[in-house]
Amino acid sequence: MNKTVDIKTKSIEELKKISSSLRKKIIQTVSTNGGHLSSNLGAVELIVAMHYVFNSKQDPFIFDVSHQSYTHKLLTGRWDAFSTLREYNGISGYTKPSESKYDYFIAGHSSTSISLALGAAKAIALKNEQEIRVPVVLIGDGAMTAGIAYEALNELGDIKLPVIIILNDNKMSIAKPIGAISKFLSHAMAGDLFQKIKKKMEHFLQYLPQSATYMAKKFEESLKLITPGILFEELGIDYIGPVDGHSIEELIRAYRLAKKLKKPVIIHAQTLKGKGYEIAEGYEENWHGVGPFDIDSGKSVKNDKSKNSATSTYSNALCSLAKKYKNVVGVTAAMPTGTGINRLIEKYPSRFWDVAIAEQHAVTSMSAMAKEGFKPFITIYSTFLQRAYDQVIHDACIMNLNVIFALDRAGIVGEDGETHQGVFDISYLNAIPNMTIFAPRDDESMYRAVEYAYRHEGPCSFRYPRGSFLDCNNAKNLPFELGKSQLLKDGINKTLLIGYGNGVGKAVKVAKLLKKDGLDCAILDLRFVKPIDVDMLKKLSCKYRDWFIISDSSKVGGVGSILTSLKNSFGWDSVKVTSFEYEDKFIKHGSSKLVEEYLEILPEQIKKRIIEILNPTR
Ligand SMILES: Cc1ncc(C[n+]2csc(CCOP(=O)(O)OP(=O)(O)O)c2C)c(N)n1
Repeated sequence: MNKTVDIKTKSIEELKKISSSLRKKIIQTVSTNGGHLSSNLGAVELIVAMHYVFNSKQDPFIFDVSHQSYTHKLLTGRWDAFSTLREYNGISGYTKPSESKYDYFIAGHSSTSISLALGAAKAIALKNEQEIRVPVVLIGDGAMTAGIAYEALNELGDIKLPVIIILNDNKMSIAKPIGAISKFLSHAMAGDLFQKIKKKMEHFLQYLPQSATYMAKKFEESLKLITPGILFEELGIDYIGPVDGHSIEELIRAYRLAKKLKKPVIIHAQTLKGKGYEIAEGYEENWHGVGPFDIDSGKSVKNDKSKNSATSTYSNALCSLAKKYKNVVGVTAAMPTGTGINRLIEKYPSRFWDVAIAEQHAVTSMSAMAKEGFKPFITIYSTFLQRAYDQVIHDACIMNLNVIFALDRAGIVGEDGETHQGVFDISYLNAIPNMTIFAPRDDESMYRAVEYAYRHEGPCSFRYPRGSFLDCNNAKNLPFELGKSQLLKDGINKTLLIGYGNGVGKAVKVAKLLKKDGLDCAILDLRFVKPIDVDMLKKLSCKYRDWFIISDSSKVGGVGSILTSLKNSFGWDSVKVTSFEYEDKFIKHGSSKLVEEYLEILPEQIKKRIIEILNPTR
């Protein structure tokens, strides 16, 4: 079944069989490779029916986040290759046009789908292709919490181009859905009954004389008030539903009707997250993104859990701080467990919030809390803060407020790939006046970083990796002091390794390897990139000639470039800076180790390069 499956010729019974073999394949693959399990199991029929009614060869199929697109991948020629899901050089966990012509757009960050569809619809109209093409969106109720979705709906309802939006309402984001929209959707008000009443009344009203049209209108309006469609209908988008998102027949009917309307239509489909794998059914969070697991027991077969993750250390540190100081508050944007903020929400429900997939709102609302004298910790993945860049500048930094950005998943994140790598934060934050930027190197320094962030005046940010910190050999930790680095070790040779954040542990490793080769180098934990420790670096420039930068960040605007411009502006001409940060390319998915190997930044590879640079003739 590797070829694109032509399901258009199949009967309903056959479609049901195909759906169950898709589920089996998804469970099997995710149980060995890890991935997004429950979202995919919940979306099988939605996608099978999409392929049945629409034409994936020409209709743009736009999957929001696209973490739920496994069924689409399996139906479009990737059945055999699916065993390489999320592996290095294997099938991506998200849609990716370079992987298949059936993938219309890249996705990974949420809530872009309706906007993309509207752009595609405009292009289709300009190209006069409306008779043969229509954009079809699959978006979850969680993704409907982000502003960009409403920006797109706002224009769509006005411009009224044909776009079909399938709203996958499983009453879950990764965690519990947050906010008024999700409550609104779940108020389906016994949807079936309403659909029946609506149909009967409409039928009855059509036989009334012309004079009764006023009454008919009133009836329709009042009915809208009690159906979940009101929000969309009032925005100018036709609403169909709610429909059973696991009933192929119902879905086909709804999709066909939507296609016929040639207008913007939203189909509200209700599904069960995890459908078909009983252990996962209906569970929020646990089964959203998983590592390898045993299918029978549902137990994780993950390797070493003995080491603390940087996230859990951060969460512990923030718990201690919140206990001590009542003005410590904070948010997560729909990632309570991923960021460890779930524990704070449980302990201090009036001071910590999940604001849903709303990074911009997270930053702006916390800026106002800072203005009121609170110390907000915005705990967010490095990659997702990108979405709130303007808010960081406009609301936190111009106002010079005490807003703290704790950036989780900084560096390579592994299997999620391009859209999720946390590589740009140093570059994009360093450009902002008033922002202070620093990083802990290990668990102990995380406590000190959190405590420092509380004391700091003005906006500040610190970053830490996915998983656990690399070992720093228990190097003594000092309290953080604004703009101060820490020299961990002097060296006999003229070589200095400058580590930043998790790069310090790597520098320690590289230093050990170099020592075996007879090279004794110094190690500096830079701690701050903004402001940078000019005094220390000046001193070191007299003693050490070859500086090697080790940091999990982009070379462009990263630590190496900051140090190079410092060296140039101070005229430290004898110093040569080499950076082992990431090249100016998007970094693909795969296990972090394989990805780092490809980037030639594993400790062994860095050691080799350093030796080559120092002894070019060797
Ligand atoms: C901008 C952004 N913030 C956070 C995330 C992390 N994230 C991925 S999927 C998801 C939940 C999406 O929920 P929903 O749209 O309902 O899809 P479901 O998995 O429930 O089918 C979140 C928060 C993201 N991908 N993008």
